[in-house]
Amino acid sequence: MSQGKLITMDEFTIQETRKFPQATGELSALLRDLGLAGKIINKQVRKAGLVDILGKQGATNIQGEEQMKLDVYANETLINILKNSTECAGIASEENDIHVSYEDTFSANSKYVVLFDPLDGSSNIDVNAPIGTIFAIYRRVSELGKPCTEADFLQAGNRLMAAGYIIYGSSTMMVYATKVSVNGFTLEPSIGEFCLSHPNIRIPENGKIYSINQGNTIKYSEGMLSYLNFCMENNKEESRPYSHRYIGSMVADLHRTLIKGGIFIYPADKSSPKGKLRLQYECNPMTFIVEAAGGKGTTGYCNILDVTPTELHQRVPIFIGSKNMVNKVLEFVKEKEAVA
Ligand code: P6P
Repeated sequence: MSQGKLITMDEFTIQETRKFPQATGELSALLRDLGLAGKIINKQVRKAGLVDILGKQGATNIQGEEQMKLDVYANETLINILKNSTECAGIASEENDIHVSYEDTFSANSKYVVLFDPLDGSSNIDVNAPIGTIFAIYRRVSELGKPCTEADFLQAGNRLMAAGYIIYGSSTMMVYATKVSVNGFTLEPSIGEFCLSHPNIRIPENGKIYSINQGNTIKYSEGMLSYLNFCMENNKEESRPYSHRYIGSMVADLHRTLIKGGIFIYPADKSSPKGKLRLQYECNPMTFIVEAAGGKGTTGYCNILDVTPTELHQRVPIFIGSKNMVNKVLEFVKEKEAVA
């Protein structure tokens, strides 16, 4: 990155497109559309705390419009922006039971479909903790010129074309991965542009932080308990090799893991035998990003990206982060777990 010159995400994606003569720029255009949606959502997220002053959730604003819950607002924003995109045939969302096919001719001839969690961790809004939008981009498998089908949204993660997230934290950042690299862009509010701030992100092979909701310990398997004991046993030494951090917002916990190294775990437990987090719009996109940065993501029994989806909202256990830490936890989980 040239010293001092800000490179906007648009400039960066155009530069990247030029490296591949066969590239058409369609994926870049779709990423720009997602960046626009992120900026619009960001504007509302930043004043979320003021809703109580401006009017209770569910109240009507000065134009008489129903005050939307933020996650509904984020969902509507993404659906509308992508409907007007020239590159998206349809979407699937954590907020919608089934996929949405855009019916206009232009969209029916578009190459890509997008899955997203519009506002992950939204329960953290009222405590001002970081939240995020997660997205996954696939090339459609259905016939061009016709509406997209459910099969377009049930592709394994190893068929992803790109994936990313927007984190609404102390700053607003968009991080996205293609098969080539992972890059992070920080929103510069004075010009309203995402600017390259984290070029070619690589996750450290090792880390010191393990991130898991230890409140669920009583429900964990023997293998998981052994791993947690391993982490805590090691802390008896002066070196304190492990620290525990858990924000309770997947995008925030994984962004820290990506930048600093570490491991994030949401395992299966007695009350959630398939885990809690959703394969298609949480675990697959985040694993695509982490693996593109040199890390690893697994269900405990196979790579997350190799899971063949059977339903749009299915859940999987997830162990994701620094490669050496994920391999270490597998010594415990594989060793002690009955095959799920
Ligand atoms: P728990 C937020 O509700 C979320 O979907 C993820 O963002 C987060 O990692 C997880 O659930 C937190 O779940 O059970 O620890 O509150």
